[in-house]
Amino acid sequence: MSRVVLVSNRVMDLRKAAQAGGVAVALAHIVRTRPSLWFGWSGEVKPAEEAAVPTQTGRMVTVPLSPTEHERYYLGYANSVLWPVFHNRLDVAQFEAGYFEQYIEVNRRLASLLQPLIRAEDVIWVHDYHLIPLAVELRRLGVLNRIGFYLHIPFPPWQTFIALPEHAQLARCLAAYDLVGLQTMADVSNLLDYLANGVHGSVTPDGRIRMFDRLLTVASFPIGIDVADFTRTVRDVALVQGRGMRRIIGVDRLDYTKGLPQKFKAFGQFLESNPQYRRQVVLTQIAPPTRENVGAYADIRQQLETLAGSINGCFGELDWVPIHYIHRAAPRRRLTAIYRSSRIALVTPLRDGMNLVAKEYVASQDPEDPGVLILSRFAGAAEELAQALIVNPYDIYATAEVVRAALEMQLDERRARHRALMAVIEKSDLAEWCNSFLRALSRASANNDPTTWTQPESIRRAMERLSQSVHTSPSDPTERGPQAAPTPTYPC
Ligand code: ADQ
Repeated sequence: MSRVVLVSNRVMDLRKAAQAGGVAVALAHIVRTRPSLWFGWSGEVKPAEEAAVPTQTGRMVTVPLSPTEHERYYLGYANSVLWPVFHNRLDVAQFEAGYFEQYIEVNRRLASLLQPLIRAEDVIWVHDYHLIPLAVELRRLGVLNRIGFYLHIPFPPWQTFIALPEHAQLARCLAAYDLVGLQTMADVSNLLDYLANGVHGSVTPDGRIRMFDRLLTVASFPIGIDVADFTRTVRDVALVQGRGMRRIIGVDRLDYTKGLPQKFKAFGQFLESNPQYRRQVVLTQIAPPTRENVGAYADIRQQLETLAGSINGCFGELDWVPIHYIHRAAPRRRLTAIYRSSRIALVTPLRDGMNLVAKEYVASQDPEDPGVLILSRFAGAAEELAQALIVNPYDIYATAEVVRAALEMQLDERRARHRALMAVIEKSDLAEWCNSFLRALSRASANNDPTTWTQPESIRRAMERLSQSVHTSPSDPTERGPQAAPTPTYPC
């Protein structure tokens, strides 16, 4: 088995990674189960001289960032430009001079520190939007190994992507990879659409993309969870409230893409329209802070605190607070117990690459008495989890109605939906995600004989969609740009 060299923005101690969730859990799983090396940022910011030296601890090699790099590359281009643009939020993107140059510089520096560690037989797997130029920089240094790239966040509609002043340079960077993996077929379709319209890429008869004299394979690999981590969960007795009180759970980083204000408004609307459920339901929202140095993140915190205060003030009683809003991370073991103790999960991002919380919630349920997943149609997970109750998070009234339907769902239907959802989650788990990407990468090398290559199903379907697509105004509301959530009718 070849060694896998993983490159991601953050590298963490394996125990901490298991607690962190998301990308870190996935990569820690690979490091534990395969011959591997994990390379990336240590999370530290140090003076430039000290930031130049990598540290190796077992299979992990980490590099600090200098203050300028942290400001312009990490907080700047990665999180104030690429993150909002890829989530279709051009309105909050900050196109500042010098950010892109620093982004390229950091990728160049990381490539120069990584290159001496690469062996001829290694397979290199680069993760996420922070590191799109890494393969170009490695190729410049003579690295001929197979290199794959996986994007954990969505790929936006092509009209949004071309608003990036540097979109063509980024496309050139992508062309240096042998395989680009995305979460969903919709993302594949968006990327192919962009490559065709934005940089004149063409699809070859074997399904690969020819652009800038390179052949690139693009396919979807929906990320999954380690199911066994969640199925052993037990209810947290302290959280199972008496007298028929039912809990709705939300667990999201405090990010403007996660649709938290819309979720609170929908819950407020539910209480307004369904007085019979007052004092019987609580919404527990766990929302740990992230990227607090980026301006757009400070606003969302204030907005949520105001909304929670207003809804609690309007409907709350001395012995009942409708929204429990917790602004910090929960230990992972406790999180699974909270999932299992909750009758409903309200997972309503405005845009999300996948959303692992949706899968974690389902896997944590008691199959004999499972809860109900309410899932945004704009989470990548909605492509697979069709048996969830799918909502449009912009539609506050309809979401409120679905909350009522979920509370009233009979046991037989809850069990049937849970069985169907578990079948999907077990089939496309974390191991399958990793194995299928690495299998595809081993087939996708640019030197591979195209006659032996089979076109992935995801690319065939995306191409069909592309040939049918007419570039008129899209029906997906997020593709029309962000809209203000309608004002709900509750009187606060
Ligand atoms: P995220 O945007 O971080 O990940 P998500 O997929 O939901 O979103 O993963 C979050 C992880 O963090 C989950 O494993 C969850 O359990 C954990 N977590 C969240 N809040 C927590 C809390 N309060 N306490 C403890 N743990 C918490 C990015 C993309 C997603 C994509 C993942 C993986 O934005 O779309 O699904 O990468 O590819």
